[in-house]
Amino acid sequence: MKLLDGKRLSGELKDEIKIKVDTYLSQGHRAPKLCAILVGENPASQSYIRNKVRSCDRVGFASEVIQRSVDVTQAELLSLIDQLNKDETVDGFIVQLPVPDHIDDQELLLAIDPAKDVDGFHPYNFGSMAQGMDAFLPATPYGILLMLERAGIATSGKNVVVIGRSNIVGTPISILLSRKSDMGNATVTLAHSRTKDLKEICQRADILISALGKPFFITHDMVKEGVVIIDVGINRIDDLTKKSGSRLVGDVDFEKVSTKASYITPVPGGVGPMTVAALMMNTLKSYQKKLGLKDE
Ligand code: L34
Repeated sequence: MKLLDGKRLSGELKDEIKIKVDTYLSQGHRAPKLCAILVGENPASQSYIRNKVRSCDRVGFASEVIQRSVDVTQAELLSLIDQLNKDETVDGFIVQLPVPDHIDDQELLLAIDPAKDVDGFHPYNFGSMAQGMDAFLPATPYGILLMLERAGIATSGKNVVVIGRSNIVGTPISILLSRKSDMGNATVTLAHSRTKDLKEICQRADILISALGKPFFITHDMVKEGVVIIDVGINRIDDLTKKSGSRLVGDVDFEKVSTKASYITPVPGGVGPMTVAALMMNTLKSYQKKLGLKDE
C-alpha cells in the first residue's frame, strides 16, 4: 500500500507556484491576490480559510479574508461581490461554503465575475469544464486530478466509482474523469443515496472516490484487492484519547481498507491540502491571464 500524501504533494505544487511568483515579482509585476468571503463562525470553515491564507503567504500571494457575521443580508453580500468584481487588484475570490440558511448561495455564485471565479462554481466555468473548454476547475476535483497525475496513476480505461453527487465534488469529478483528456477516459459510475447494490458496484472499482461525509462508511468488504482509494470525506468524531476530545476521519475505514488498497489518501493530509493547492493554481492562472503573462 502506498500513501497518497496530499500534504507533501501540495507542498511541492506550492513550491512550484512560489518560483513562478518570484519570477513575476522580479520582473516588476505585482503579487497575485486572492480574497475570501467568510460568513459566520463555522469552525470547519474557519480552519479551511486559515489553511488557504497560510498557503497564500507561502506562495507569495496577497490575501484578504472578508468576514461577515451570521446575520449579514443577501444584499450586503451581493454588494461585496460587486466590489470584488470591480477591484482591479483582486485576481480571484471565493465565498466559503456553507453560508447560513437565509442566504441564497446560488444567487451569490451567479453574481461572481466568471473571470475571478477561482472556485470554478459559476455555471459559466462549470459548463466550460463539462464541454472540455478552458475553465477554472473546482478546487477539490482539480486537486484529486493533480494528485493522481503526480502519483502516476493512469485513469484511461479504468472503472471509477464516485460516491456522492454534490455540485462541488461528486458531479464535477465524474465529468472530468470521463472526458476525453489526459486525466480522463475512465468509465465512471456516479453512485448516490438512491443507488442500489452499492457494495457490488464498489467492488468493481479500480479507483473509488468517496465524497459522502459518513465516517467508516467504506468498509473492507466493499473494495477489491489493489483498489485506489480517494477519500474526500472530512468528519469530526469524538475521541477522548485526544486533548481536543475529537479527531478527523474520512469516509473510509482506513485501517482495514488500506490493507487491500494499492494507493490510499489519509484524512487529514490527503485531499484537503490538495484542494487548497488547486485553489492557488487557479488564482495564479487568473493572475497570469489578467496581466497577460506566460506560464514561466
Ligand atoms: N467556496 N467552499 C468553497 N470553496 C471550497 O473549495 C470549499 N471547500 C470545501 C468546503 N467549502 C468550500 C474547501 O475549501 C472543503 N474545503 C476544504 C479545504 C481545506 C481542507 C479541507 C476542506 C483542509 O485543509 N483539510 C485539512 C484538515 C483541516 C482541519 O484540520 O480542519 C486536511 O488535512 O484534510
